[in-house]
Amino acid sequence: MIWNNNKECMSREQMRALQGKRLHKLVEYVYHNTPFYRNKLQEMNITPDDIQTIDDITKLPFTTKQDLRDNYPFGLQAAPQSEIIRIHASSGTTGNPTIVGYTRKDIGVWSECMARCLTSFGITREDIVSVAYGYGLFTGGLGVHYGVENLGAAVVPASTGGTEKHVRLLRDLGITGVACTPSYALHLAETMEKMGITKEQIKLKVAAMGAEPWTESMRKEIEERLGLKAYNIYGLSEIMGPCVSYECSEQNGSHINEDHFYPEIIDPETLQPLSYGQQGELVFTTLTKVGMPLLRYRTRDLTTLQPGDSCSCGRTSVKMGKICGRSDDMLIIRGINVFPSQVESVILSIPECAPRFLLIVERIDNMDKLTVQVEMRAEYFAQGFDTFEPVFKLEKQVSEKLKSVLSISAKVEIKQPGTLERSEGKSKFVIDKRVLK
Ligand code: DLL
Repeated sequence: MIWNNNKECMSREQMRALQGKRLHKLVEYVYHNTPFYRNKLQEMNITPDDIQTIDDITKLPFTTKQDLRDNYPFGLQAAPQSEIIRIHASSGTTGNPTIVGYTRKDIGVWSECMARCLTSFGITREDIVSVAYGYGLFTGGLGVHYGVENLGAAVVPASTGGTEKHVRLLRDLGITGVACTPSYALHLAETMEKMGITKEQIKLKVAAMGAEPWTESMRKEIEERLGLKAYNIYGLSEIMGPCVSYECSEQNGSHINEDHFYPEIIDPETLQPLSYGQQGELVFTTLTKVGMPLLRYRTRDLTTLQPGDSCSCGRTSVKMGKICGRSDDMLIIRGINVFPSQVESVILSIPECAPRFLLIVERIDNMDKLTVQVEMRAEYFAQGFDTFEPVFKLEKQVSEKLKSVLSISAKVEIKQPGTLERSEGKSKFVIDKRVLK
């Protein structure tokens, strides 16, 4: 089933013409409403009239997370504050998060694109869908929520945590669709098994899974243990949230809502565009966004693009492959983005801590666990900090501060001075023990 035949099944010529028209309008809009872009375009001697077709996109500058950080919080917002009706935030590379404001029109586009995704997964008005992405500043919960409502299915805003309660709701309400991270889906399966509830006792038929990388063998396991079909959904806050791309019945690549989000793949080193099939960094331009439109935003996600117009589902939009890595050091832990630099900024702000730390990420019972080992400064250690009480207090202080900056809990281990491994070259800050099979 297809939600919007007109847009999802457009001929390639029509799509490219629409994208060109929208790009011209977008450049005109940011030129007049975002000083950041006006300055950049003027520096490059580009006026909106230079952008007439979608191929002209390569003339435009890139935008990076650093640009968002430098213009924190609202510097890249194009719409006046009175037009903004929702604000989300995602992890910045240090203390400040990345702020994204949406106008009513943006929320409408988001809900439209989400309805396209859910329809592609086979969800209809007859379904009951529980959303087990976090509700709050993270775009997962509310993003999917509005899409389910727009489609006309019933939404159960379960959010994360409370897994046993969620399992009972699945069984008692006859919930047919669930939206969550793939690792949470496995955790759900495990909890169900512990509670003695079998997949025959629940009615789940579809899972909408994203926010973190996952593999074919995880898909198989989730489908098997929960008795459903699991589909990929991809997105990022800076561009919109969940809804940027979605799998179809082929479960092989995700169609991009490219009438709204124009994709490119570039070489992350040379920044030159790459062609279909070549792996590189994914870049998006928000063709219709009003609140905080972005030109050529570098996602740092590594993948490939493929033509989608011969897909058996009937959609014609370009498909992206699985995310197979990042061109920066961002980690995704329990669906939350974490930069080692955020941890560093917390540690540097606590005088007792030496600027030496190690992040250890593990997956235990399908749940990600983060341990942060930090060295205490020698002078504090010498001042009687070698006893249990002050160390425990310091661990608590670091852990509370980390929680407030990262939005996830971490186990903190304070180490004696000089005990974390030193390396000759670049220090190794992260040990990621998770193996995605
Ligand atoms: O994770 C939005 C989202 C919510 C997508 C729910 C899907 C479902 P951010 O917190 O800004 O937004 O994180 C965006 O997460 O750049 C990818 O690295 C990663 N990511 C998102 N979806 C997928 C996916 C949301 N399906 C970052 N597969 C992105 C792999 C994903 N990685």
